[in-house]
Amino acid sequence: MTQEKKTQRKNLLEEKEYHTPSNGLFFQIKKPLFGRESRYQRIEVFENPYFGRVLMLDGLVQTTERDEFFYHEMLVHPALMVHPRPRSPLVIGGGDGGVLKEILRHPVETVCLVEIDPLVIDVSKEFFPWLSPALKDERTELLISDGKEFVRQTEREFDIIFVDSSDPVGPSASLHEKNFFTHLKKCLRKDGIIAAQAGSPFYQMDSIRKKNDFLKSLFKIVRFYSSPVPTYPGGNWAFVFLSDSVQPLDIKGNPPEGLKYYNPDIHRAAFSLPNFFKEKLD
Ligand code: AG3
Repeated sequence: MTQEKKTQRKNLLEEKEYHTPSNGLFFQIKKPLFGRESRYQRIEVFENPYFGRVLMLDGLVQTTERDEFFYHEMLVHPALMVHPRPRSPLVIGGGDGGVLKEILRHPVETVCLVEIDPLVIDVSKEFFPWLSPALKDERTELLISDGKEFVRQTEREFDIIFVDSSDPVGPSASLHEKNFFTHLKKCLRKDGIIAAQAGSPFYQMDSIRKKNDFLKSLFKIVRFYSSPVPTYPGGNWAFVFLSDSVQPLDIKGNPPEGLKYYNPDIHRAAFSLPNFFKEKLD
């Protein structure tokens, strides 16, 4: 970088996410929009010239205006497209509404969303109007509660459960543990599916490997898949599909219209994993 460029950069406001202590991703801040410590985490929203609005929790990028569709479409549509008759899904986390927005493209009857931090919901309603209308949809049931406690205590059953957690640190840590998945299974119908975000294959392979081990002791079908997400660590993200009876590639019907990333070819391709990933799972 030239000296001139360095000086230019210095005067600009920036936000960074560290992916390791020595590298990461930076965003120029065109306009800071929100910054507050909630009971659970630090919530920040700012405007970046390229990515538009960016939401960060505890310094970790959650969603951006420009690339939210990769993650939200790929967490939601693979499971919904193979379930024989999805009627009442549950979302754990996902207070920004992005996952809900994708679910509501399908003819489901009700969706229950359990978010621990009400401030995430308020912030999304104010700053992410392309995600948040789903939070007010008449089919949406919003519960403010700790997802882990909810699944431990509820007697209800759901046909698909989506886990839209953050990284395994802070308020999301327990949503990556065996105990949580054991309770999740308890409130999943027999022909049900769980789709959960599973981290960065490049940076978090150890945690993916451990998760694979305990998940295999709980579910007959444990299949990881992946998708690009430009602003997440490594640029490629892992998800896991869990079921006792539904096969992940048995696509039923046609996807909803208007999607930007998901289609049936992408669905099939996403379940093909690169060698470094596959080897760690065997
Ligand atoms: N939840 C997954 C965020 C994980 C990002 N991790 C990171 N940047 N280190 C996203 C919530 C969007 N609904």
